[in-house]
Amino acid sequence: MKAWTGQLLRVNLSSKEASIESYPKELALQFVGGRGFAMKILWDEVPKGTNPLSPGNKFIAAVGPLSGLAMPNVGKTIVAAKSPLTGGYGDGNLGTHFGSQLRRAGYDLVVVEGKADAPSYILIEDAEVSILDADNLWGIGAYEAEQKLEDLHGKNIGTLMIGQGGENLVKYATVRSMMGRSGGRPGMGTVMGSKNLKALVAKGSKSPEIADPQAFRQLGRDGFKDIRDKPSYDEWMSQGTMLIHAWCQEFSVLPSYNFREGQFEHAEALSGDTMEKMKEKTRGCPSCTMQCGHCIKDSEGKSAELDYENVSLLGSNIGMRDLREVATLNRLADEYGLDTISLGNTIGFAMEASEKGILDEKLDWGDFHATSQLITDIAFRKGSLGSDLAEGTQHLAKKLGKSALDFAMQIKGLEISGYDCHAAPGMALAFGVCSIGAHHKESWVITHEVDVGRDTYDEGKVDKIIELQRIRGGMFEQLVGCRFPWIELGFNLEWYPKYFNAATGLKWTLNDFWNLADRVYSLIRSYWVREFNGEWDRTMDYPPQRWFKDPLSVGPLAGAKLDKEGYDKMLSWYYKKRGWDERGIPTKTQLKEQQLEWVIPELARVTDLT
Ligand code: PTT
Ligand code: SF4
Repeated sequence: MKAWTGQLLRVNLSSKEASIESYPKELALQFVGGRGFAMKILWDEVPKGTNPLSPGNKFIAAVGPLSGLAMPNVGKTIVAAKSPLTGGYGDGNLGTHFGSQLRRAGYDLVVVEGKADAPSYILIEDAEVSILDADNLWGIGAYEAEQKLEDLHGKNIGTLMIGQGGENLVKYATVRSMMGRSGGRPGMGTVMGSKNLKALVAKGSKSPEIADPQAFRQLGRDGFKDIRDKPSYDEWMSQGTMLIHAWCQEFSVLPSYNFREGQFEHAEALSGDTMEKMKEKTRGCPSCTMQCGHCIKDSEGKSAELDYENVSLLGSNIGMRDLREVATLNRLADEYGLDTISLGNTIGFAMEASEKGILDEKLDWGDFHATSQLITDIAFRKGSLGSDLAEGTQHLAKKLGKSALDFAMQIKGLEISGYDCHAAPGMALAFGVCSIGAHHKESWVITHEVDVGRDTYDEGKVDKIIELQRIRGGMFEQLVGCRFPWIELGFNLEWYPKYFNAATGLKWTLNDFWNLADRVYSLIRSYWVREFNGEWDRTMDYPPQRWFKDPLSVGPLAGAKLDKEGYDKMLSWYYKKRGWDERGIPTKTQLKEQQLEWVIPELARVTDLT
């Protein structure tokens, strides 16, 4: 096998043992890498019903056959585990040198199991694997920890680490790297914390062997040039993901006041144009010429990175109106290793609950000082409010009871990212059926929907959602590359089979990637059903009641809300097209067609299969 190393590294923190395993060729051919590898291992190795915070859960970092090669935007790594926030499959795709160093050390993935008896970190240097004392790293933030690791092990290392949020088991703690990248929204950092694992460090000395190095080199050069020559390249470099902020305000999808509204009266102060004027530098992932992390000085004069999601959730969604203050909240989240999307949602929910008088504590929209203190309380689980908010929106809503779940902006336990869907049924469905809970990463159908008409509930939108899932939730998560060259600049998708074939010697087409994506979608869905012990029905794929019940009250779309019947109709089309039944559970026929027949016995133990 070319391009894949064919090896997996397993580290057991309880027994303090590490082993190198060759994995079967079929794993590579049937799952390719990243998300596919992670899901297969979780299905096989983490028994049904495992507590995500117990030693039985596994933390997986996985790359793909292109990771670390000389081509655009493949400096990413998938981090995955059973999610402590949702109870289902969880993962994230973050920029880091860890993946390329792991490959250079000779592995396509590392599986961490058990629990260390004291704070530890894992050092991987080719075949040498050590579990080291992390006493002087525990209790400090992600930036400082990374600096200390670089001081100890040199600059040319790849690291994955957690901040204090992960140590204190905040349910939406992320994995951090490169002083700015953050991934694994559904608590992948929490799983590391539950294992007493502060960091993983990799350093390798060999390059992965590929089938046609000469052709690959040329393709690599051509790809970088193609990206830099794109007409929209300069515009992208000016604001990155913040370009979408003004669009979201214009089209009433900018989450404001806990997704009560889609427009914000102070949007201009938080816009991409405002950010551009304040910008001091850009940062980004390895092997990328599109550096999308834009940094400004925050309200304390420290450098902080901004992306659209951070600015929408920690900005308009909680009533903040000063970009430097938003940057401070963002920097705190980065330091503590908390997901900004879940954090901004949870705080927004608490502010609304306080306003409605169903939360005892007083929390005002836009109160910067109270919010920054609250973020610290969450990271350290200080006080009952800090501790409750550390559990996430769904938990707090259930605790408050009454109709609180109606305005808890989450699906399957994962908080919704920055697109209000009062008038966007397709995007609402995309959130509803995303495989890790409400994330925009798989099917960002909102711009298409605005183009084709927002008030329709039609089959075409469902087709588009599946098309985008195959690309974004499928190919890019299996190959473990960044999707931005394609989605933001129009880098042609046909490049990817070319890279893949030159590296592996195979002859895949895009269609092969779509089939693979569909297989992984069915497997992930089967995993959720298994973990929920068959107590699964279509309501798991419903968005919060707010979008059906409370119409927007400001802007040109005032009065807009979703139609429940229309949503259900689209959900049924989605299931049918995926080969799943009316509950959203894969049918036996579909599982067999997708070479997932081995899933059937275990799934049949928890539910009737059709
Ligand atoms: C992603 C999610 C996003 S999605 C953002 S901003 W975005 C938030 N960023 C956070 C942050 O920063 N700090 C923090 N403490 N929490 C944060 N939470 C939020 O996390 C990210 C980029 C972005 S920026 C996006 S859209 C794209 N996502 C990709 C993806 O999912 N897959 C893929 N193949 N390519 C992608 N390219 C882009 O990567 P999660 P990153 Mg992240 C400061 O991983 O778990 O999906 O969370 O990984 O390296 O930071 O890249 O407007
Ligand atoms: Fe990383 Fe942004 Fe480059 Fe993608 S575009 S590889 S997220 S820096």
